[in-house]
Amino acid sequence: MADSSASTSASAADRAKPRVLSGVQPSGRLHLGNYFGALRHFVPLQDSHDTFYCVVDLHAITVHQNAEELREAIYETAAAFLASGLRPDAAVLFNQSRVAAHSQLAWMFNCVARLGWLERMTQFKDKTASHRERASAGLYVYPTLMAADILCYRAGFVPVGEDQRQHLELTRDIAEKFNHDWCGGEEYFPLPEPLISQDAARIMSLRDGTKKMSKSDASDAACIYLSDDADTIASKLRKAKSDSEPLPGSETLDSQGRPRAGVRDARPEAWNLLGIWQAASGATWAETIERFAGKGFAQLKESLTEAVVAEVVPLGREINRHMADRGELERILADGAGRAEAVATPIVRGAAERMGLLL
Ligand code: AQP
Repeated sequence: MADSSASTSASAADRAKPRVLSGVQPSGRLHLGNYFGALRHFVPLQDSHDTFYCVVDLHAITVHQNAEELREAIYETAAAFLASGLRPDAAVLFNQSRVAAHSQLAWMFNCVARLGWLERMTQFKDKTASHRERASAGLYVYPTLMAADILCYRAGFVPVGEDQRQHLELTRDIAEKFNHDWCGGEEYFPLPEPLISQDAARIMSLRDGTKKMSKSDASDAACIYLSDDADTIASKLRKAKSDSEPLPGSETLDSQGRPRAGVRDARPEAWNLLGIWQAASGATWAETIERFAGKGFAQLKESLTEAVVAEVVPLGREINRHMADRGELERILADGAGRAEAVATPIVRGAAERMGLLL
């Protein structure tokens, strides 16, 4: 719906472009999954879309963080945005906690989302499997804050990894219910679409091909961090879990050249390493399989090391370069927060007004 109160300071050209929002948690060192699944896809969108990318620090505190390390990780995540190729003049780069509209809308959405919806979120179940009673309430309502992150900009598109698909579906449910319950069915909030790349949508742990590569993995060897040097990458890939069979051949691909249903589940480690090679080299599945069919893991790991080092080491160097200029990072985040606030505040005020609040 056209909301006159939701005017923004964005340029007219930007307003005409479809809007995109995505975030990355500063909950530890960024890894290959964050890069291939998310950051790398953010970059081309900054020229074709009206893009908002945030360091989602409020999400990070849903589990306990060391304050000093969190501050550092916020800057490091912003540095990774820049190192990946995001430009502050093209994309709005900021940290979430500086823009109060996110938390305000999240509370309204806590009152819109149903407990049954949150109960179904597999990420919460995975993260709290053995200690649900001791998990923070924030971790439980994490998806309502994520819905607010997206909808306080009325973003229509969200580039994320496959693991976030369910949260995006919940965001659509919340938007739909808000529009129905508080706006008489008018589309105050759009129903956003995930932008999930077909390739490298889910990079798995190097120690267990059934678990996603994750910052909070207790094992350092499970992840390739963007800060890892060439020797560390080589050593982690050498030790990566494999199986005893030769690598799969072209019979495992379907007519569109994609892995057939079920083949990955049968050999998760092999397909994970092949998928990382494919993402790092830019090859198709058909080219990847053709290159390694029938060969052993040693050959794949050697070639993989070369491809991953070529991607990661220059990124790490750039992250360090940006981290050395804290003043500039701070300036970029503060400026981005101002631009983000100018867009989000009127949208959230409009939502509050529809609920009868005096914001
Ligand atoms: N393994 C992965 N493969 C592909 N994409 C991934 N992403 C994360 N892990 C993978 C994508 O990276 C973006 C930022 O994720 P996040 O840091 O906000 O949250 P997350 O998904 O919870 O990431 P982690 O590493 O697992 O963090 P922790 O351990 O702190 O929970 C998202 O777009 C995500 O899809």
